[in-house]
Amino acid sequence: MRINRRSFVQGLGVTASSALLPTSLFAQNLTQNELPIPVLNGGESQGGSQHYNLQLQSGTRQFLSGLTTETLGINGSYLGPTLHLKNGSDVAMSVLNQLSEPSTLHWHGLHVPAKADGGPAQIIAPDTSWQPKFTVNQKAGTFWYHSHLLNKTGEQVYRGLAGMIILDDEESESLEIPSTYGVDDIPLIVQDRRFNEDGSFRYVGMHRDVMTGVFGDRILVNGTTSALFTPSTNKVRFRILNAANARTFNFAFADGREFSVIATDGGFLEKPVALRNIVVAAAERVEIVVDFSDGGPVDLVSLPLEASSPYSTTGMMRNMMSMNTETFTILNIEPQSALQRSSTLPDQLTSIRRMQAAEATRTRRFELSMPMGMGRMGRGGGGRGMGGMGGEFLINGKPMEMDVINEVVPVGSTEIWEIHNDSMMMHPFHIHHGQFQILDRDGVPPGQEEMGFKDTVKVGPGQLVRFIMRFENFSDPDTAYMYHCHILEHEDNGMMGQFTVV
Ligand SMILES: [Cu+2]
Repeated sequence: MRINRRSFVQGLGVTASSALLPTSLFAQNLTQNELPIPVLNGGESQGGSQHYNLQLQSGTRQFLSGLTTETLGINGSYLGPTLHLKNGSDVAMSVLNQLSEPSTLHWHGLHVPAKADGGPAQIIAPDTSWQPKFTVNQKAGTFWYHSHLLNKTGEQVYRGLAGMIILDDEESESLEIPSTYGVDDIPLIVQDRRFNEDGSFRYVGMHRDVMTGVFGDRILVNGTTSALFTPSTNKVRFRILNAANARTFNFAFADGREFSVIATDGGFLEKPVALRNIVVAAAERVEIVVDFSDGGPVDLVSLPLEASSPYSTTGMMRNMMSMNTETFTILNIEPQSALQRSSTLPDQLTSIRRMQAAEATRTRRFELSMPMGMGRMGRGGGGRGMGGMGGEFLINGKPMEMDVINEVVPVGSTEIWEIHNDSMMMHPFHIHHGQFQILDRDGVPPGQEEMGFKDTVKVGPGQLVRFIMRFENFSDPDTAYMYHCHILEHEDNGMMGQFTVV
């Protein structure tokens, strides 16, 4: 570990330009930890397919100096390896559950058969293994995997059951972009956590934790607090995964420098999009390329969500979300003294055929509501999964029920799904099975950075978001896919539904 000179300087008030003021709600260490890079696991080639061996295990970590935290992980004590998949390859996963509790492992964003999806129905009992097989059949991108156990997803992800997936195809391998894993192609799994005084994770403790989702006062990147990255190249590609349970990040660099967004959830944008900040909700991914040629240190930060943001919590709930009202540091960055030159970005990254609304044969509507939502007061009974603290989080007036299939979608069809948010806070809506394109929010097409394929979409308070999606290749009348809010405490308390593709 190294002494963080900049934090000392800031503490003395010499510079107040960025990040953490002394009054910050965020705890800050005075030491920095080198950013760890998760092991890249490309599987083993056997009999024509790639075999991946994953073990869910419990362990301990020292996130805070001198304190031990009990954790969960995959092939390690916290989080898991980065799984490297190639388009077209046959994948055989083997997931051995060495925990003392059941779990599942869901491949978030992957287009796979329902039985291989790892949703709440594909329970892996302790001391058993789950062996789904699928053929990778989609464009290159950054995906992830995580526990999806009914009513327990939030807790198991909080304790560490998550990891990144990098999918490559011929196109991604031929592009002249930073793509050396761990050198100029850097995974950033961003999470917030809070701890008890004994070092243990402090998960849901009160009603508010369920209402807003659980927020933490410590930022972990790849499982490490106060992470420091020292680039060795002038351009770096960050694969940013918001793996927080609830928090929305508004990523930017402390000096306001521009960066290029090259990919979102389902893969590359057609062209790089230059931005100075980007709002990323829980479960969303963005790939950005940033230039460090000037050699100076700069922090990756999260800016406040302004009250005027369409994703800001409204009404009386806004007070409960005070932790999204300040700037805080995500990653300290100090470029090395001599930087290798990496490629310049191409003008064109891929081509995307925009689906037209007229291609859809059916429109379905989904109403998201929560106990304090407008017009839904007093509807719910007791809580679900959280011992009565939650109240009812509903989609179309119904909470998740394992034995109810809410929607049946014909295989090969194209549909528009309208998601209406009837509450005071933003919900990131996620659908399994495939990738969609956002048509519009309240009738307005999204910005260029949301014109690529997506599997999770921000639906602000009161908003109506429409997306279009093809449901193809896999049909199974007996096994459902999920759609749900990706604020995990909302999902665990009912804001989830099931659909089959038949
Ligand atoms: Cu939600």
